[in-house]
Amino acid sequence: MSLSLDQIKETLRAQRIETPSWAYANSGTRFKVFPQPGVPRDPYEKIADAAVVHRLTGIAPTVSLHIPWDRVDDFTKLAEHAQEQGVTLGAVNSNVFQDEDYKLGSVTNPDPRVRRKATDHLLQCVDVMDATGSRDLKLWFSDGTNYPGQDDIRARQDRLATALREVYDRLGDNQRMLVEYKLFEPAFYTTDLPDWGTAYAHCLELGPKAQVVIDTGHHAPGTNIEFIVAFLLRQGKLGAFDFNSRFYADDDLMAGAADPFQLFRIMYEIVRGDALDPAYGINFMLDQCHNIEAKIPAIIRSVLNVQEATAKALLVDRDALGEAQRSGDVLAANAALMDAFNSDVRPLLAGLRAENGLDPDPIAAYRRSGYQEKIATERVGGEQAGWGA
Ligand code: AOS
Ligand code: ZN
Ligand code: ZN
Repeated sequence: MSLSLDQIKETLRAQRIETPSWAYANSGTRFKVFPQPGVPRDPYEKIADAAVVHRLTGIAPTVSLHIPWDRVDDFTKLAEHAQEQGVTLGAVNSNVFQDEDYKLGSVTNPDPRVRRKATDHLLQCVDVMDATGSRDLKLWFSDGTNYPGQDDIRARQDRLATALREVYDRLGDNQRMLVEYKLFEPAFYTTDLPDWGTAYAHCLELGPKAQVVIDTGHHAPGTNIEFIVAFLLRQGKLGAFDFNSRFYADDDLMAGAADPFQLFRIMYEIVRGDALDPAYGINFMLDQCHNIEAKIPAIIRSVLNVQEATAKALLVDRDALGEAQRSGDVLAANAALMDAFNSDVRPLLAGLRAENGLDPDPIAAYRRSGYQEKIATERVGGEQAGWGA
C-alpha cells in the first residue's frame, strides 16, 4: 500500500535511532589514535553529547553503552543522569576482546578458566542492564583461529552454545540477547560467529529472547544485506542493526556515506516488513567511530542519513511496485524503487523538523550552538574509546 504524505510524516516522527557511547570518544586505527579537543572524559559526558544529538535531530533518544569502556560506580545514577539529559540508556555491549586471557578466544577458549571469566563478564553485563533498565545485551565475540588445526572448530561451537545458554537463562522477562556476527577480524582463518546463518542457528536454538544483529560492515564485499534483512524479518529473528559504512572491511565509517543506495534498500525491506515502528522491537543502532572527522556533527550526519534513507523507502509507490511485480514488468518494478531513491527528501525532512520545533538543518544548528567551543574549553584529557590502547 502506498502511503500518504501525512502517513509518511507520522512514521518518520516515530522513528528511533540509537547512538553509541564510544563514537563520542577518541578512537583510531591500530596505527594511530588522533585525539580531538573536547571529547568526553567519562560516560556522563558521552551521554551529554548524545543528548545534544537527540535535541537537534529529535530521533536519537537512546545511547548504547560498552562495558567496561563506560566505567562508573553506579549505573542507576548514570541512568538518572541520562534521564535528566532527555535520553535513556540503550543496549549494553559486552567486551570479551581486550584482555590477555582472550588471545585464543573468550567463550570458545580451550581453557575452561578463561571461558568462565568471559561468561562471568557477560553475566555482569546483564547486572548492568538490571541497573540501567536496558532491554538489549549485544554480544560480539572476537573469537576465532588463525591457522588450520589451531583448535577444534566444532568444539568451539559447543563452547559458544554453552556460554550463550548460560547468559540466555540469566535474562529477565523484558531483556533480550542480540547476537552479532562478523566475517573476519581479528581472527583470519575461522571466526566462531562469521555470518548471519551461524548467528541465526544459535538464536533459534536459544529461544525467542535471542535475536540476530546485522552490522552493515561485517560482510564480504557484494553481500546482499537486504536479502538477509528480508529473511530474518520473515523468521522474526531480526533484533537490531549496527549501522555504519564500509569500503573494504569493518571500516566503521558514517552510515550512508559509502553506499546510500544500499541503506535505502535495507530500509525498504524494513518498511516492507512493517518493522520500523519502535513497538516492533528492532533496535536501529549506529556502530561507528569518527577518527578524522568531528564527532558530534558526524553522528548527526549519520542519523540524518538513516532518516533520509527511511524517508525514501517510505516514498516507494508500493501499489505501482506490486502491480509491476505481479505482471512481470521488470523495468517498471525497478523504476518504482529507483524513483523513490532518486527523490530529494531533504525539503520534506527539513519541513518536518520545523513542524516539530527543531532547526531544519541540525548540523548548522550544532555549529551555531557554541557547544563545540564550550566542550573544547571545558574538557581537557578526553577518553579514548578503547581502540589502540
Ligand atoms: C565489532 O567489530 C563489532 O562491530 C561490535 O559491535 C563491537 O562491540 C563494537 O564495534 C564496539 O567495538
Ligand atoms: Zn557492530
Ligand atoms: Zn564491527
